[in-house]
Amino acid sequence: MVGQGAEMSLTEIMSRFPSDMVFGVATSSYQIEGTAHGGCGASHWDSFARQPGAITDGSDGAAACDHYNRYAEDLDLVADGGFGAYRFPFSWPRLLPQSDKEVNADGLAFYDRLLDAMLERGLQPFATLYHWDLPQRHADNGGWQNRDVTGWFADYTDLVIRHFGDRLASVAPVNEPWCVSFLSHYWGHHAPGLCDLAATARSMHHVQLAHGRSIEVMRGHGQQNLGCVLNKEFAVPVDGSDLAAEKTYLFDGIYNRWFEESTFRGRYPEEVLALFGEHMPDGYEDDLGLISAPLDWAGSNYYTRSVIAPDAGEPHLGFRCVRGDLPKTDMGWEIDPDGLAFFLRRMARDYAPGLPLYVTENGMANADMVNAAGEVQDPERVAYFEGHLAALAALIDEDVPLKGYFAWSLLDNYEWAFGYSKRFGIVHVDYDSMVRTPKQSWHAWRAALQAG
Ligand code: GCO
Repeated sequence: MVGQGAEMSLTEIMSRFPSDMVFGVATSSYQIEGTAHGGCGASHWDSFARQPGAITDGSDGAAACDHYNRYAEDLDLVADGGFGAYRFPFSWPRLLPQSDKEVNADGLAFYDRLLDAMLERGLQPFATLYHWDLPQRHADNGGWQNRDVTGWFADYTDLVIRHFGDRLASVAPVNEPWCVSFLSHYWGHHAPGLCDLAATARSMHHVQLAHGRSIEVMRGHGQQNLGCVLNKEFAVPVDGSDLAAEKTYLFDGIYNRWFEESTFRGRYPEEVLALFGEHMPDGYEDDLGLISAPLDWAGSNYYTRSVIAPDAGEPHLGFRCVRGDLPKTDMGWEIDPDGLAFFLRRMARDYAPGLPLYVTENGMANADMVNAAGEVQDPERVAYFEGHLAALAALIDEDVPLKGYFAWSLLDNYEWAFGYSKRFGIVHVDYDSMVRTPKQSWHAWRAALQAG
């Protein structure tokens, strides 16, 4: 079964998971909070969004979903949907808008309210420390290219854990290090929008070292249940040629194994080190022990696959990503649930045998609209969840230690370079009125979770 909804309903599929499996929804600060409120400082996403052509609709995260003011209503939607956990990030520029020394009291108070509201509703807070909103002052000092970012991040970690640590069910330092580094420094699709191999090599190492230093700080505080959130993309060669196979292996190395190998085995893939060559920071080998310190769980974010086509005109990689013929989402992303199962099997077998595994994000964009009856029908999204959960249910029978699943996302939100033009939510947001309308997919989750 590839690319289609499963034959069983969400409710039937859910009955195949153990009763202690965690089901939650995920969101992110810049995408929903609204930076215009509460003294949030500037981040490199604000400056990137101002670059002509960077964002499809020219928008930024100033308004977003106004979650800063509507968080209680939003958490009601999580709890009423039957979910038991909420995955969210702290915003670095909201907590430390001006300098690394002056804490924003309104920022602390916001996350105090948010965490208390989660706990009141019986929602487990799954926290992330960084979901891409790097303070602009750090971007001005070289951002992820500057090794000092790892120290700035360690200090910020210390602040968050001292203040909020006792209320967190789990913590991961960095959301999707591949996006922080490669997507943003080689393909330039995200802030800071660079296309530079040297910047890429440095950021690919520094984001991993930042993870390691943050884990070290949290262990020092005795913080429990620490993990990582790596995004994964399945790769298939465009044809049966040796060159396509070699380039597919390189893509997997850059996208997936760079982060899996360093986090769990303390090494980087040879073929990617060869690509970066002299651009790797001096002495990077000495950091790999810290980067691979033991974790308590491993998270995977998964959306789609890529088809890899050799391209002699591409100066460094020698390939480009093309789309295959599977059904696609509104992002143009192919729907391939088997790819998600592949990564969880590989993690359980090769990288972290026995370690609890979580799917920390999975979902799709769809061109959803509120109909005349005031409803939002999104059968495509229901089928997407059914297909991916069916692939995961099969893993339970193989004893893969899958402990939880988070749907992306609770709300339609600011989809980065696509602005507000792509809708990933199980709850529709009208960006003029900020009215929330639970979609058919929210109702399907609710029915399935209530039955379980
Ligand atoms: C991610 C992201 C989200 C995106 C989602 C869809 O971690 O990739 O957390 O911010 O909105 O992936 O592109």
